[in-house]
Amino acid sequence: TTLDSFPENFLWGSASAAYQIEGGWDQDAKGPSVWDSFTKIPGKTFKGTNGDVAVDHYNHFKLDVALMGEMGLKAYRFSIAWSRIYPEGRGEINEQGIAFYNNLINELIKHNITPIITVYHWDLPEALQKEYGGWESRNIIEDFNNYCMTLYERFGDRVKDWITLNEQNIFISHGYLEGSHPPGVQDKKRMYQANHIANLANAKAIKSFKSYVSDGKIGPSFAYGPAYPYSSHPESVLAAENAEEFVNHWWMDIYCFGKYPEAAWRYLEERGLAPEIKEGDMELLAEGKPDFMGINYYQTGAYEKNADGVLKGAKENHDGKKGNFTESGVKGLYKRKRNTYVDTTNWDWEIDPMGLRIALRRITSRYGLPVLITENGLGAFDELEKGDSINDDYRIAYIESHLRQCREAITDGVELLGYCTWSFTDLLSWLNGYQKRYGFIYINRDEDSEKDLRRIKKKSFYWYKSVIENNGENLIE
Ligand code: GCO
Repeated sequence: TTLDSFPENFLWGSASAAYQIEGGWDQDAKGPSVWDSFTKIPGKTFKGTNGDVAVDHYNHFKLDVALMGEMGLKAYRFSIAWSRIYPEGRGEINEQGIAFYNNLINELIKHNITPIITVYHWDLPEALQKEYGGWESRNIIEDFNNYCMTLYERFGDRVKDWITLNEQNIFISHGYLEGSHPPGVQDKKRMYQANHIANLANAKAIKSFKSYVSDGKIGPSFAYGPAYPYSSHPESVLAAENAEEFVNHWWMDIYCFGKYPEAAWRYLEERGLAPEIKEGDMELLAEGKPDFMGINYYQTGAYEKNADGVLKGAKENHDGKKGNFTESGVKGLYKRKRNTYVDTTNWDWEIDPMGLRIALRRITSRYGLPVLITENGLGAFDELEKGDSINDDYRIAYIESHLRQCREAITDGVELLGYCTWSFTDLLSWLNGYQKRYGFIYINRDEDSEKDLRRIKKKSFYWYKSVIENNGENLIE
């Protein structure tokens, strides 16, 4: 079959995360999150940037939503800051936090924009980290579920599309193995254990969802980068299989099948790294299955056999210079190599539009679930030119090339629910400050000064607006 256009009700969207845009870090009784404290530790982020003010969306949300309305956006994915709802992670609900998100949701609906809520985009209430070690304690399963149920109850009447954990693979691996995210731990065993607990929390929250929002859909958002063999040498192909198993299946199978993939499990068990499974865990995991798979797609990875027994992963630099691949992960099975067939961004992320089609097809054939692209976009240096214009043709080219591959994937039979660009406005990059810009809307601020936080439409704003108007039919062949 051939298909020349996107489906009728395709969700043309854009996305953000609370910590990266909101600011107002202690406004209206919000409690501190682990990111509020982590970014204050010297040397953790580029020029010591933090989200205290960010792009002050908390105080500009009406303006930002009006811009979305002007663009004709069909969907907007945003995250809720847990510590606005429960400043201490649990206990008394902070009604001021609820009010903020109610206002945001109502404003979106007023502009005919479908709200998509991400329940957790990394900003764990600091109180829970201090009290019991956050994701390393089983206590979090109950607290997370309670927080989620509050959100379902308060917002589920109007919001039907939900994301549980954003990029569990990233916040767990960066938080417990690389140590570049809070809580800054570098310990494989602890990583696998924290990950198992996050899986249980995810499953339980999905299970609860059905009784609150019976007409809604829920799923995780996974940072999916398909693994390629570096060459067609069988050693290289095997290395890619191993990488696919550890980098992707390890995390996604458990969501969809309720079990860990066999080869990886054996490998970890042999080395004493497999997580501790308690009675009832596997039952819960089997019960909390998602309705769709959300993916954040940025890049693929090419893998080679690993003679020196050290796994290499990509690590980005803070300053936008080309980085080197550094060690991380499980030893001995594969190493990541630079794919010489694709270009890279200023932050050394490989640009591979066709990889998105491959990703969508792999998910469809392995999991048989509809897919929502919850993030895709280009982080770049933008230049504010005279007359307040930003000619980000490179961003247009990036998004357009990925959208063309989405259309191909739909033609291949992928059930694609929508496509959210990352991001709507420029925002704080967790580790890279404000110079790494992703938005359709330029925010006039940088690391050194908040300036006036003026919102300026980039060239890509008008381009995406016309794509939405034409339901993607005007994409150049
Ligand atoms: C960054 C990253 C983020 C992520 C997003 C993941 O530079 O900080 O690109 O913006 O893409 O938060 O969900």
